[in-house]
This record gives sequence, structure tokens and C-alpha cells, in this order.
Amino acid sequence: MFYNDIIKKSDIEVRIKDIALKILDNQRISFDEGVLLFKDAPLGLLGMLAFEIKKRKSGMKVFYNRNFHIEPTNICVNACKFCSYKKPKGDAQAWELPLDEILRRVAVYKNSQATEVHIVGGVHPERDIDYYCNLMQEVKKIIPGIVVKAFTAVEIEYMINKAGLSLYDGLKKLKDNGLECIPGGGAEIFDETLRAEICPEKTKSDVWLKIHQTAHQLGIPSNATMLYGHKESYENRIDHLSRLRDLQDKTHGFSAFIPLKYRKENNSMTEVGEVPLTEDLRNYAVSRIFLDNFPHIKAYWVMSGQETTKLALQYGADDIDGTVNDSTKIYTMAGVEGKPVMTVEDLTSLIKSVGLTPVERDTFYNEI
Ligand code: V47
Ligand code: SF4
Repeated sequence: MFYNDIIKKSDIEVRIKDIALKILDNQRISFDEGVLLFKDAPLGLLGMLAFEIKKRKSGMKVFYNRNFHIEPTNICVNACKFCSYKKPKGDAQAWELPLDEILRRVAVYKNSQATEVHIVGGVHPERDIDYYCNLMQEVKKIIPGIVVKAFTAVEIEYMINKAGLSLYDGLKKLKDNGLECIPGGGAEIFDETLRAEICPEKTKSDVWLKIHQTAHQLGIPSNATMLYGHKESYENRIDHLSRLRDLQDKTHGFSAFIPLKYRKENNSMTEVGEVPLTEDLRNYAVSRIFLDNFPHIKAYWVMSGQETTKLALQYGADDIDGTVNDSTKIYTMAGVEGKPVMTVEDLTSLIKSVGLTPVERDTFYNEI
């Protein structure tokens, strides 16, 4: 038994070495190879491989942008178990901002150098596609040059269904009214059984993918996320990454992949706890390696915190998102400490502190 274990172990080491050589030779790795890396590869080796792939894609550059968020409401028709954000109407922590208040918040950035507004929120039962089209138009009247990155596939599915439109026509209408990029939220974990357990009412996995595919066909780029560190297995993570990689092969419309670590405060899954830092780094690295057709991996500093973000940049991430300016509540409500605000100087010194080169980008990764 003892000797069998040693032989098995060395078998695994040989397989990992073969996979490492394949990665360095720019070959795509398979589902089983991805799972093996997650389960058995030394973390240092994963970091080395992921950083090498990152360097081949973006050299020593790390991207950031000047952005702010608008969260019109946290009232939502869904009840995802991991969500600390949604509150019922009437709750002291619930909000539904009137249009003039939203526009007042946008106007604060009129003479700033912000290049992007990120608009997402709960799926409000009383708001519809015309409301959001009007909102985008009004935002553009205040800051004509700003890029509107808005609405998760979950919000989009709801407003398009309510309007009785096809996905294509609904997304075209949103595009015609100012939608320029779709954020990656709502992907969670694609495995249907686990999805039904943690977010039963939410947009089904195939519909999430179809919405992003249709957006790409219309020339609207998007991001993709994965909620990890809860009840999912490594097989579930690789399945999620595989579905994204397959779609990206067809459309090439995804800009960045953003792993989102499950945070446990103030939601119905608290007992699950949070995974350690080593697991975050393993996840960044395997994601960078597996998603060979994704140009960027984003370490969203608001979710991961500044110290983990610095480490993520050595495990394959090449983007840290933006200034944000204390304008999002999703992660503070889920237990992340500190206000989500970083100046451009803070962002650039974070990147320089790990020996990399900060580069300001716009939403489409054009360098500024
Ligand atoms: O879809 C909700 C996640 C997402 C929790 O595209 C949680 O550039 C962890 O997608 N613990 C929304 N995560 C945020 C998002 C995003 C953020 C920044 C940039 C971009 C982009 C996208 O937040 C949701 C869900 O996966 N989330 N609750 C929680 N307790
Ligand atoms: Fe609603 Fe989004 Fe929270 Fe789910 S995660 S309950 S869709 S706000």
C-alpha cells in the first residue's frame, strides 16, 4: 500500500510535468488536465506557468481604468443564497434611487477623467427596458464621452422577457440606446445542479451564455465571472471555464475573466465559510492557464482586497479594475472591509510595488 502510494504520486508528478511542458509550448489543456492542476500541482509551479502566459499576452503591463459604479436598486425578484446585497422593499437597507438622484450622482463625475460608468443592480420588478434605455440616454447627455458598461445577463434577461422581445432585438435596443459593454456578473457557477441549489431563480446557464453570445454578435463586448470558494468542486470550476472557453472560440467577444471569491457575511450560506488565500491564487493561475483565448484576467481589487490583488498579479492576472470611488456596495455588504476607493496614484503604486508596469486603459483595453 505504502509503495503503491509512492508510485501513484510519482505518476502524478510525471503527468504534471507533461502538462507544464504543454502549457509552455502554447498548447491547450484538457478538462482532465485542468482538474489535475487544481488538485495536485504545486502552487509555485502554477504561479510560474500562469505568469509566463500572462507575460506572453500583456508583457509586464497591468491595466487599470478610471470608473465609477451606479447601483440603481438592491430590490430584486431573485433570492440567491450567497447574496448579501438584495433587501426586501421597505427594509432599512433597501434602496431604489429615483432617476434624478441617479443623474445627480453621475453629474458629480462630469469634469472628472472617468472613462466608464458601470451600472448594475438588483432585478427590480417595476422597472423595464424603456426605463433603462432612458437612463442610459440621460447619462450620456450629462457625460457624452463616457462608456456605459451596464446590466448583468440576469437583469438583461428579465427586461427583455418583460418587453416580449427576442434576445437579439432586446440587446439591439439596448445597444441603440447607449449600451457599449456588458459586465460579467450573474455567471456564478454553470453546473446546473449546484446552480439550482445556490441561486434557483437566476438566469439558467445556457441563457447566460446565449445572452453573451448574442451581445458579441451585435458587437457588444463583455466580461465573464465565476463565483468560487463555496460548494463547488474543481470539476465544477473547470466545467465553468470550459463553457466560457468554447463560447470564446466562437465569438472572441469576451475581454476579461473575473474570478469572484465567495464572501460569507450577511447571507444564507455563511456556514460555508471562505477559502484561504492559497486557493485564490490557485484559482487565478489555473484560470489564466485554462482560458487560453481570454486576453485578460481581472483581479477585482474591491472583492479581493489590495494585498491579495498584488499576489494575483503574480498568478496570471493583468488587470485590477478601476478607481470605483466608493460607489459600489456589493462587497462591503458581504463582509469586505474598507471603503472601495483607490486613486490613480494608489492603483499605480500597487502595481509598481510588485515590479509591474501600470497602464491606464479604456473599457475596450485601448491604452490611454
Ligand atoms: O454576479 C454576489 C457576485 C457579482 C457575492 O464585469 C458575490 O468588470 C462574492 O459581476 N461573495 C456582481 N461574490 C459583480 C460583478 C462584477 C464586479 C466588478 C466588475 C465586473 C466586470 C463584474 O457579484 C454577482 C455575484 O457573482 N456576488 N454576492 C458574495 N457574497
Ligand atoms: Fe438579485 Fe443579484 Fe442578489 Fe441574486 S445576486 S439576489 S440576482 S441582486
